[in-house]
Amino acid sequence: PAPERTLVLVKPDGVRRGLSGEILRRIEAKGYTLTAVELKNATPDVLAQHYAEHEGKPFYAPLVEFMLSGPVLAVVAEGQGVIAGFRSLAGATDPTAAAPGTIRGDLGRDWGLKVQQNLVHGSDSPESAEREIGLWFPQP
Ligand code: DAT
Ligand code: MG
Repeated sequence: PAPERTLVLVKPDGVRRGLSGEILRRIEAKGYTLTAVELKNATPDVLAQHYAEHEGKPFYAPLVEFMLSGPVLAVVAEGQGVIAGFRSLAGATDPTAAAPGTIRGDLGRDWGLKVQQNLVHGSDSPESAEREIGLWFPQP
């Protein structure tokens, strides 16, 4: 079978703070393989599809605005168990609550803004991963 893949995004806060290398380092140190890495500017269309499950929630509009505030680093990581494994590396959604040792727990905090600027996105299931990889790395 094809190796498991996940879509990771270093969000605009992570890119702005110069944490892209540190985040990629942690993914590689865990033993996953990076198969695509590209700095991209998100578009409203891609974000509407990427965050379709959150449409209508109170944080949706500020989330999309934040994701458009600067470039994101789009990454495909590969390896057995990488979908759950990266979410474990990332830690809880709220960086204040995220455990030390995780990306969000070690590097993130509450900046007093409505949207949690929590540094990274990671796909949450094989179906989401394939859908999101297709969205961020479209094949001609
Ligand atoms: P995750 O990114 O951990 O998979 P999610 O899919 O539930 O979390 O939400 C997507 C993003 O939306 C999340 O990374 C940050 C933002 N978000 C989620 N819940 C939020 C909330 N209650 N208030 C503000 N932003 C939130
Ligand atoms: Mg999610």
